[in-house]
Amino acid sequence: MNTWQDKEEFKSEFTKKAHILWEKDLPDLTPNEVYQTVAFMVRDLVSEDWIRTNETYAEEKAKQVYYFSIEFLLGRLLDSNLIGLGMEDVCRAGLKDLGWDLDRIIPEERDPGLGNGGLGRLAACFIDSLAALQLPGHGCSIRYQYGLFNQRIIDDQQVELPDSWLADGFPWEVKKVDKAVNVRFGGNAYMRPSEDGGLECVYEKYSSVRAVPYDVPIVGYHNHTVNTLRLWRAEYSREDMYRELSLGDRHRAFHYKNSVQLISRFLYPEDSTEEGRKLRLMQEYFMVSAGLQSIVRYYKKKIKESLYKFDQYIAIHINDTHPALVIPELMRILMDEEGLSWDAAWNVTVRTVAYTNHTILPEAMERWSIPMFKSLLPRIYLIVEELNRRWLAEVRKRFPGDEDKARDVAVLWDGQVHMAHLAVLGSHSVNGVAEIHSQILKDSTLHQFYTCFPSRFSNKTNGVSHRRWLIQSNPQLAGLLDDTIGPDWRLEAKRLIDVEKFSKDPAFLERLAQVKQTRKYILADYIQQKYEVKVDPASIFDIQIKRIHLYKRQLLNILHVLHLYYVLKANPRMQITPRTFLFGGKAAAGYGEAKQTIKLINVVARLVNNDRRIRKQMRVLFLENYNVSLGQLLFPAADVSEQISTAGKEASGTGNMKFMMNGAITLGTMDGANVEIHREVGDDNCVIFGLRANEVMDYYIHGGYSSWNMYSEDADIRQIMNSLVDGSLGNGESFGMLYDSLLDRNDEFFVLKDFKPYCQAQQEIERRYNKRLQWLHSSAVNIAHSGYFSSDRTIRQYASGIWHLKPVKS
Ligand code: 7GP
Repeated sequence: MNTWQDKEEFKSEFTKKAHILWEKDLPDLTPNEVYQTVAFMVRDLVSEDWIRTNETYAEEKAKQVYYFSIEFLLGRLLDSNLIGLGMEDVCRAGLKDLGWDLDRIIPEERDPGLGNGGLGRLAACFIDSLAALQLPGHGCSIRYQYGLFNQRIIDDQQVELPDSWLADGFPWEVKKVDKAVNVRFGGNAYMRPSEDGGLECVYEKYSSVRAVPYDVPIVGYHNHTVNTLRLWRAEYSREDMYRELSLGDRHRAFHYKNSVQLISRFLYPEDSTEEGRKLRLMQEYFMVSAGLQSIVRYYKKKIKESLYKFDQYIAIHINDTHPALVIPELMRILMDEEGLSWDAAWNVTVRTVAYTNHTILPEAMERWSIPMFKSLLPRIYLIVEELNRRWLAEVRKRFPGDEDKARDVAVLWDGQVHMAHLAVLGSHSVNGVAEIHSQILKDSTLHQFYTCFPSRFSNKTNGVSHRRWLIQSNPQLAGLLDDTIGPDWRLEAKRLIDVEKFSKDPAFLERLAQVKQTRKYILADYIQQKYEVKVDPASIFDIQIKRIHLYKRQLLNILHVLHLYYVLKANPRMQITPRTFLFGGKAAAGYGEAKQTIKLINVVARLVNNDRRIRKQMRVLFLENYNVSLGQLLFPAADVSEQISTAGKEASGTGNMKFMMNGAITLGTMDGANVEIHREVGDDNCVIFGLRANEVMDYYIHGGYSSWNMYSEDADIRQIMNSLVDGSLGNGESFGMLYDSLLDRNDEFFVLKDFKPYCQAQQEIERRYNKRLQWLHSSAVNIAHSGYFSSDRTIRQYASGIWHLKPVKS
């Protein structure tokens, strides 16, 4: 059985399953038990296809890609799996007969928060697309016991609470005890002459950690393909404990047990800043070593080809540098365990591995201190040292006397291991995630590497799964699209372009307006229930949702809100088109300016919302705990998509694409994928403002920008800046850290420089919104052109350009 024929079959299966699971009568089930029952039923449906998919890959010896990522921000799986299986309607009808509403059951699932932000969510869209396109590809990551923290706002400030997402169990995972492997840390490694006259490595006195895989099915879209996301959990065994005792004392054994348990306990709450902790390095090696060992074991058992041909059957992709240790780890396995020479192992490794960079922020570039790296991973360090030695010798031979070049491409330099350099050196492909970002990698961040290996570099502009972000999040819009252009776009997002023909059709635009209105009502209801705040669905919904970061400039947004408030206060008769400004996003726990930005948003929100006159014209709200599920409520309801990062800083952005797909108009800088959105829809259908990336770069290099001058020359800027520190925002609140970053530290992200252009762009938004038909036309054009930003397009480009994969029917 891999479908329910009709709702009757669903109901009888449900009744059986519920009895087995809960030993209760149906009316006594809690909503969460109903959720779990359905989830287990879905897993039963999937299991046959899951087994068959794997068998087919093995029988056909199909080339497979393994996508290694320290984060997978999956979001809820029940709804997406039901949609993938085409079982949503049957399930809904069956549950209804039994007295439950599927829409009330779905929120019972906790979001698996195994990611921080863009990088983790991209990984989830990618495995979704792999399965939808019937491409043999799997995810590899860690089964963190605690996901990214839950965010509460208390007294206007972010408070971080643990996210124990596994507390009620996770029905989607299957523990595979028989597939456990051991990962080794610490001890001593050295080379000694071997019997065949070469060198061999001795690795001794290490500690061994058991890595146990938990597999999660990744369900294709109406196609019977079920790929795998393999999540590793660290465990210690009794034998390991005895071994530790034999190597040292009780203390060593005790310490060992604790550190093992820590490995898969927490997801690091970092996005674009790097904490540099030993535990993080342990996590990275743990994931990489466990993942690779299981791939090599599979290769030997099922593919049974020579290891020299490894790259013909296996592609390994590293999502940023966190998994870059796959490079020395694959070398280790090929040499120490399989007996390949250095050169042979290196060739296989480079041909197998490909790397994507996700940020150029210097603080996010991973570097490890050599002493720490060496003591934790002695064997891996020897390999890194050797590959660095060989590489620098080659560079110095090719570019004699050019020590600057050597520094810019060295893996080991200044007492540190440079993970991005390791990643580029050990991969056959390096890509950025939007055109402008890939260009910056070639021109500056990795310029010296680019001169060494120009053909390695390419661009793969990000995309998002239109299944989750349109079909699942916005069924109202999906239905309208079916009625208008037929359902082909569901399988092939490019077909959304057919909407363009209707973008001037008043009847279609009227229905589009109704859909948006419905979605705004749904969001307004949620806000009413959760916050007891009334927002007006007739107002412009202007939304900025993403991690909180200075470069993303939530500060620019809220300073404009504050400015608008002052303008309305000073001009009591002034009328604006009513606005609802919504914010959401988490700040890294140790990031002071980001946390103060959240507080500022909440303080300004209170000021505005408590003013009886002003609040008729504008409302401001910070929504707690932004995550995938909340995103699914917000993207469909937006009129305006805030994409206002400092040009050159946002590698791509993917929220911009989700908004566009749901018909919002981008208000943005020429940064990341905004550049391509702008190219797709043109000036008439998005609003672009602010410094361009080259202007930003010029200021950094040649100077010439003074935020003090902005302050002293512009009364509006002075007013908002002063209010940050003079206590006028209520309760005498002061925002010294933000004030300092804007004035004393000369406004690294050009917030004040772009302030006036942003205010004008906001006025332009209002002007356009008031030309109703034209606005709706723009909305339609955005939807029509969003097909390009489906991750299916992106994954096809990876599959043909980097991985050389072909679809396999299962
Ligand atoms: C993000 C980038 O900031 C964002 O612009 C991009 O769209 C996304 O990756 C997907 O490519 N980066 C991260 O989330 C991140 O953690 C640090 O970067 C390595």
